[in-house]
Amino acid sequence: MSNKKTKKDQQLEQFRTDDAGKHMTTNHGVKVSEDEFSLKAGERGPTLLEDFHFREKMTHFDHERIPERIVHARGFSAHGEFELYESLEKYTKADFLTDTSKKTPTFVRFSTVAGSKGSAETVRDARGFATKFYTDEGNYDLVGNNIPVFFIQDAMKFPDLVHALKPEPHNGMPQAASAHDTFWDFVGQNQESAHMVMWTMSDRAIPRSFRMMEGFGVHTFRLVNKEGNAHFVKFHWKPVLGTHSLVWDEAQKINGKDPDFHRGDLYQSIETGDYPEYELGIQVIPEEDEFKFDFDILDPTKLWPEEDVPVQIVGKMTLKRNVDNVFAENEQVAFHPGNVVPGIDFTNDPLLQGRLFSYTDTQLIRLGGPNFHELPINRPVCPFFNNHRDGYGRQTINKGQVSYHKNALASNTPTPATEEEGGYKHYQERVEGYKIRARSDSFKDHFSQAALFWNSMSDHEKNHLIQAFSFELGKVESLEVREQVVEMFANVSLELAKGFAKNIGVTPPESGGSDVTKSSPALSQANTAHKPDTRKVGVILANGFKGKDVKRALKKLSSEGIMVEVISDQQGVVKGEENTEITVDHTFLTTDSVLYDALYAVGGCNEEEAFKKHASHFLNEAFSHYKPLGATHNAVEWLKDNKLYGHTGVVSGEDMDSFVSEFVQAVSAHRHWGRQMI
Ligand code: HDD
Repeated sequence: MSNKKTKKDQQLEQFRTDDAGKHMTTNHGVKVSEDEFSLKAGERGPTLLEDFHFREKMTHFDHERIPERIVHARGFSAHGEFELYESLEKYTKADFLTDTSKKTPTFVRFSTVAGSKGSAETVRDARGFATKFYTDEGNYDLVGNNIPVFFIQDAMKFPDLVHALKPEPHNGMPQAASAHDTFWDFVGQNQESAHMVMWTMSDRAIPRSFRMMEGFGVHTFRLVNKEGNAHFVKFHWKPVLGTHSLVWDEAQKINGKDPDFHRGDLYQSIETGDYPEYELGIQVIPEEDEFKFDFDILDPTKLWPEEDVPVQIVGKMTLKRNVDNVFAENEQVAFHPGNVVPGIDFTNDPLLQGRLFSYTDTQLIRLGGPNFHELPINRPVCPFFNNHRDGYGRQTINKGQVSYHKNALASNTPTPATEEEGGYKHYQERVEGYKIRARSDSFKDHFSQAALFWNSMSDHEKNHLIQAFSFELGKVESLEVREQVVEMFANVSLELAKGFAKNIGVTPPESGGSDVTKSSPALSQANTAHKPDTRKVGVILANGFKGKDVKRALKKLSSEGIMVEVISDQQGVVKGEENTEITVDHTFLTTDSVLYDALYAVGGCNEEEAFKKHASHFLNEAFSHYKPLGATHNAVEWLKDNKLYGHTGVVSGEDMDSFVSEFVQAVSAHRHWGRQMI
């Protein structure tokens, strides 16, 4: 990615303001002489209505909030750029997917689904992964999730799904959680949700980082080329760092220790220049193969197994700039799956069709009128002209007498463009049928792909699924709902249903299971990329540490791309032998083991008991979350005292070079699932 400002960045620059060093004025530009005291009739008298500065300040404050998004309220964004590896002209005429010399500015918003705007971030939930491509032919929005399928098949059910998922209306609980009666009642009564529920109960629903999760367009879209030929397509984002997750106990604790964990991680990595990267992948099915699969390719509860329809990697997006203002950018951005450009078109997926209505509708209430496209973050980088006029907050000053089509007074301009001139032409699909409210028979198999997902999991992932079902249903008060869910998932896997039934007070099912024996290795996170890059290692250090050794080890860890943070019992510096000093980043009070990917304990000489107690707590907790542990010098004894020594993923040693290389390998592995718990 070049360091040149993107077109979008240049456009936004016109709207950025910096108040630093300036005089304060009213919104109308009048300099203000006093900003602490309202204008009063006498020092102890009443405030006067003529105090225009007070009135303006208070009125603006009173109106600062806008409605939060009905779903995906809690989110965080960044600017990026997309580069294309190879032209896709075979499939599409979209200019940003055919011209490899172009770099397309993007804006991405990651989000949780269920929680309110201020909710914690490492909850069990799907994550939104919405990308706006500011192309030269207009904005293209890929409004996806980190899960490739959805709970329902028809948008008609979306309000029901969301009502069931959100806090229960009679008591407003629980916040940002699916572990309650109404959600699981919905699941039991709507068995099309089986496949996505498998994903939300899996590790995918507790990602380690926005930088370490996949993105999926979910629906089947169409790519249309210059000749007018179409292919079915599914879009994927593949994180270069691999797809990694937290463990559930850790995720819950992070919600308390650092409810901003995911946005902090994204923000910090961009600030430090570790730019998150995602490769764009496409799966393509020729039109003539539409009916060659044992599922309906228009059904949004189905994925296309990557082993059957390979993902072609076609480009890369790099996120390189944080937002300057969370409200102006993250809150005011308006995505819409209906924002397409020539060369990309829809299909008859009934979930997608309903989404095409919902998004504009929601922006109208959330952003207060029809001119939200003029907000800086939403403006396309290409000019736009039409006869839409007026409305709240209109910014454009449209000159001229004419605001209608057709006209003679302005020579019939603005003129619709022909296809050759770049006019969007809808794909001419032949459709025929009776008006009918129904579900196609081809959409009625709800369990085969849920079973495919189960079959594809590694042992530890299967175990996590059983634990997640046990937790979520363990919070459900209605026995009937719990029984219904056990019965439902017995259709997916008897091992799974039996595994959690006993934990939630339901008689384990005797019969059931699926005939599906196929698995898809691409679905398991065990097969993802493992790298040390950007992993956060907490280094526990005390006064009297072996100066040169430790400095060398930390330098080597950094050179492997690892981010180290020094933890001690007090802020300031820790002093080592040979007059070395290292600045403390955090104390045992201000951080926690759950905020690190791994710990490296060094100690010092003669630490106090309290220090050792804190260090032991950190090490034991990290161990219980399967994290890599490293220890040298004094801290090797701590491992022994805590019976952590010698376990898998626990590295110690005296030779610093071999210690560091072994520890880096352990860190790259992410977690050590083979560990015997003590
Ligand atoms: Fe949606 C927001 C993703 C189904 C209606 N959706 C929203 C966002 C994402 C998704 C990532 C947040 C955008 C942002 O960050 O501003 N939604 C999905 C995916 C779906 C899906 C991947 C299934 C494949 N959504 C869906 C349906 C409907 C909606 C079926 C309604 C018919 N979604 C909305 C919405 C939201 C929204 C109510 C809330 C805020 C917004 O649109 O801008 O209109």
